[in-house]
Amino acid sequence: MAESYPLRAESPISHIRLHPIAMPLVENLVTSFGSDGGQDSLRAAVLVELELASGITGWGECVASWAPGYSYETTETALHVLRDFFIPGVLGQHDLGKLHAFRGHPMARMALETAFWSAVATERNLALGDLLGSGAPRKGRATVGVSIGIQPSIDATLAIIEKRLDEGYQRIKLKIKRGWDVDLMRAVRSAYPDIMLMADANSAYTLDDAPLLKQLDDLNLLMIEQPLGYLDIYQHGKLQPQFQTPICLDESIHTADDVRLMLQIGAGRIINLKPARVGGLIESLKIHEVCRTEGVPLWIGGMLETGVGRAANLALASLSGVTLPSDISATNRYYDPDLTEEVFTLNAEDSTIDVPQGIGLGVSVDRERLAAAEVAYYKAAAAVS
Ligand code: OSB
Ligand code: MG
Repeated sequence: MAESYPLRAESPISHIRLHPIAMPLVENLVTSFGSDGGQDSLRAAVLVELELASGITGWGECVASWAPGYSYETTETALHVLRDFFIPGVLGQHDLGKLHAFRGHPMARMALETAFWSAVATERNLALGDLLGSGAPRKGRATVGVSIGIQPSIDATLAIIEKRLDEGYQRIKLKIKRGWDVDLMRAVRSAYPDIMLMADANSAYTLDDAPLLKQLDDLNLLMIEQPLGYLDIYQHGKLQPQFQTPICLDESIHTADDVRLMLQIGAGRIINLKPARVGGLIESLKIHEVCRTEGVPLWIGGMLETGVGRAANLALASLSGVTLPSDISATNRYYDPDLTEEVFTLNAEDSTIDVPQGIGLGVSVDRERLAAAEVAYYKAAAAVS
């Protein structure tokens, strides 16, 4: 196991600061499990600021939300696990090997790992993507799409799709749930016969719903994302053979072995890789490698990250094994303003976003906006308790 955290910093880890934040979303994202923004469309996160004794810093973002909706982690469990276990374990160390003593909490782990990797990348004068890619050829632009939440009506959805297509997004993902599925997808497909279109159920269905879901199978969807249970691989193995449309697993993939299991039992044909869901960059690289060698289409998922998390996702999306459009949209789809000084914009001609090329994460955090977002976190946390 020890080889799983092989990255070593020349200078030891001297300080780690946690910044819980709440940021107003430009557009809330309603999914089958609820609204990600919580009250007032404020998205919560924890930024991790790591400093090496040399003074070099790195940042990471923990994408756990207010509530255990997408996964069991929340901002408060992440703060607890980071503050009481992960951080005391790694302070003074040159690597993250001490994290082996602890299980679970992948989103908290990923945030710390990203902060460490971006500091090490800076120490080595490399962009994070070059450290991840070990010098292999990478893309300068990541191909991306946009994720659209559950809307009050089909007409409202069509209006948003039109806006997003006008902006230049070439792949549209629609959130579906029970009662917001077949009519919606049929209406959108008939309005836009040729666009790259997909649906994400976030585990809203069971195997008994196969006949209902079958009605999506002739709509030429790019994929159907996570139709069944958030822990399930087995039942997806019963569903996929009934479908022409590829099933993509999101929630239920946590390790490279989960991907191997999915392939072995035919539970899905595409992987949505969220580094936060799989516990960091090392496991992400393992999954990338399985997908690359097995020819499994792969894309990078999103969790409404600020510029910090988005920069890490873009670095991953630049790897050669990422072959489908990723859920990484332009800054103006999420925050106005974002926490980072850099703004990510969509290249409308090819539905891409430029991968940061600066050393480390390639973005810098605006201290004033960070402080305001921290105040907003404590205000919102006090209001709900
Ligand atoms: O299932 O991919 C998902 C956001 C929060 C929780 C789950 C999901 C999502 C998204 C957001 O789809 C995609 C993005 O960040 O643009
Ligand atoms: Mg998903």
